[in-house]
Amino acid sequence: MSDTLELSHWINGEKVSTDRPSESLNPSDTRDVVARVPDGGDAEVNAAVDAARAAFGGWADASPEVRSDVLDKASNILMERREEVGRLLSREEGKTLAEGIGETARAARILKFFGGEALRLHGQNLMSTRPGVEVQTYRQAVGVYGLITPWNFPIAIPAWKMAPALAFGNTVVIKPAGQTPATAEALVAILHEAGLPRGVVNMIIGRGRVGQAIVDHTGVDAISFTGSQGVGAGVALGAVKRQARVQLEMGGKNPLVVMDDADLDRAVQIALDGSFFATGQRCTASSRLIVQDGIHDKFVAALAEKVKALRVGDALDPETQMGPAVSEDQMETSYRYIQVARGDGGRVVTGGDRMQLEKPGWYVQPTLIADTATDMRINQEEVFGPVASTIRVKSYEEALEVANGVEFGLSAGIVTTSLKHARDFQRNARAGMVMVNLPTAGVDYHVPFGGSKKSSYGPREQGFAAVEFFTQTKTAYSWS
Ligand code: UN1
Repeated sequence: MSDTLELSHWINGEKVSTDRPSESLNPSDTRDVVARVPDGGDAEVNAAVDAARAAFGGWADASPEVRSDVLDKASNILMERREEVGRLLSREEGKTLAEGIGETARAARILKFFGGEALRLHGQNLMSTRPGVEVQTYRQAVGVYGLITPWNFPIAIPAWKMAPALAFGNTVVIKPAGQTPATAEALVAILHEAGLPRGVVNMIIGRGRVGQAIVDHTGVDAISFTGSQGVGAGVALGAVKRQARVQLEMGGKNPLVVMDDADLDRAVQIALDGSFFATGQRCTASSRLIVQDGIHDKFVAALAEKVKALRVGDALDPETQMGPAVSEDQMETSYRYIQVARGDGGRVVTGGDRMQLEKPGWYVQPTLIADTATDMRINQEEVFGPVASTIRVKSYEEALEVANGVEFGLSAGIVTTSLKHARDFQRNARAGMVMVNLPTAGVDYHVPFGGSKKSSYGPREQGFAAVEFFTQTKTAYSWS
């Protein structure tokens, strides 16, 4: 067991000492207190917004080289410390050490990418329709960004929201998820170590009311949120009411279609990764496996064998292949949905029972449920755990219809050797991201990320697309 950290809010470049009424526990071993955690409220949010507003002018007007250098330096520090920060991440969130270190390295690369983007901010020069008049477009910083981030990617998502905000000259008030504040604080501390001026990033730790206070604050110009659909809808309403910009990334119920002509081993590996890695706690997870008749029984049997063999255990044990759920709540949600699926006629092929390991933790048996129908709750609602269901279909056309038959549309995948079906799926799957012979989860950081239907709202995140949400365009006309 390791030390317990004492976390603080960060306001105007300083750690603010405060009461720490709650604890963040290690989900792999709940006897281990990862951190003692403050619980912010209106006063802290107000102070953070004031600091961010005061810092805005100087940061937005600084040379892009200044912003680029801070991001680049933070990237280098984080990459150097990826083992240490990745270990903290895995200890706090429960994903395996390899996943925790991998995510930390990904966050470092995101900072590096946006360090470059800071220097590439550009506009257009056009001829006016009126002779002698010139038209130019500029992209300018917007102001203070309120960022509300989830626990399942406790460093990558704060990085991919903060980095573009900072690269393009905005300032930030961030509220990290209540379950994973220590990892977020590590990133905020590194940004300051890299030379970030005071007040440019402020972080308030706490519960939902901190998020609400950020959403409602008239000093916050834009909100970027990743989390559940229910909370997201409220965030959007609050933001629109006072005309703040808003961007939401929410759930998924992502389909993975497996066609008769697929390579069986490959299909099984893709499903295993998509459904169970990171304990299935990814909004891009493959939770619906839509399998064609001819390969169905072989696929279910082969996948069940792999799922059963997954070594579930302490996230920090290098032998572990799947860590615990992040919290008791998430663990209970998985078990509840397994019950619901059973009640609706689903057949649990492997998993499904409570798990008792030596250490007290929030472990869930990786679970595969076959013989489910598309309208069952298990195929319509997001579980956010290591639970996947299979749906048998006769044809490609039926597979596509089932794939599109949910209110979410984040990511969709197909495993096939048919170019015709792969291309048709790319065009007609109603999702923001489409994967051919790849898991639905696990995305690059330099390209757009986002979904359709109820999965996302507002401009895309990440990569070169981030400039849309994190800047505003000014159109300048001149005549001389
Ligand atoms: C990925 O699949 O690599 O919360 C990223 C989530 C997504 C990120 C997924 N916003 O799971």
